[in-house]
Amino acid sequence: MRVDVLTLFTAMFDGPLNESILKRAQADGRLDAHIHDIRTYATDKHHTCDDAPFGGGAGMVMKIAPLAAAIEDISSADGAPAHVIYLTPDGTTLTQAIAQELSRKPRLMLICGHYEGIDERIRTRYVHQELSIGDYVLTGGELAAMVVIDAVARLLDGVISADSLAEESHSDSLLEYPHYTRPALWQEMPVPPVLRSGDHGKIAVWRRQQRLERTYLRRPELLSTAILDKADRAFLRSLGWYDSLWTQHPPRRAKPKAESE
Ligand code: 6GU
Repeated sequence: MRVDVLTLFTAMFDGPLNESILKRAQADGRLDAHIHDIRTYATDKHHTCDDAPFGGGAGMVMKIAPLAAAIEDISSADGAPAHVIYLTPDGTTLTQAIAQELSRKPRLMLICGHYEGIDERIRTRYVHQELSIGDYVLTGGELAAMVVIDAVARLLDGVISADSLAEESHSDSLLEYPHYTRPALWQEMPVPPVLRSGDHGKIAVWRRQQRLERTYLRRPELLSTAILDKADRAFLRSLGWYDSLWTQHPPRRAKPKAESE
């Protein structure tokens, strides 16, 4: 996958792209990341990229011309047209399902805004999708772009093992089971005995129940999209959960009142 990032702060990407899994994904040719400085597309002497907002108010807005020139230049450069994403706190919140969709695209372009954001007409003309990474405000889109790159790159074929992807949090709307490694006893805290029993059937049941319990206690809303079998439901009910018709199906309409009432 090719990823082009448009930013005023290229150096912010140096660390995340040059360590660990993202570094290896690039070395292996699975991720082809290009970080572009929007400022180099500004044509005036001072390479101005921001301007005062029409209508007044606080802060500055990123100018159209340098951004438009960068987008047109880079999105037409070799190969498939890019899926263009603008990182903004008013975008759709990134989810694992969105990361999965994006991982199937051949090419992404990530536009990072700063100041109060970019001119609305750039969004109208060029942007296919607007993404946020959560309900809090960052100083700019760069950290969000790195989050998108990381979440997507690890899903590309061969970047990490299929086994690791299979049972992880959010892949099937359930949180992960807890992990343990040696020593078996640490500060009077033993590893759950079932994990040392050698009984793989029992271990699988225990792990499934841990996932269900954690999800129920921490993120109960996720259970409405999880695929649950009879045993899962019985276990959850033993914890106090009930699978109400209200969350599983559209609410039923009340019976119409009898004529006489
Ligand atoms: Cl994408 N940008 C900014 N500036 N703040 C954010 C965000 C994006 N997502 C969450 N907060």
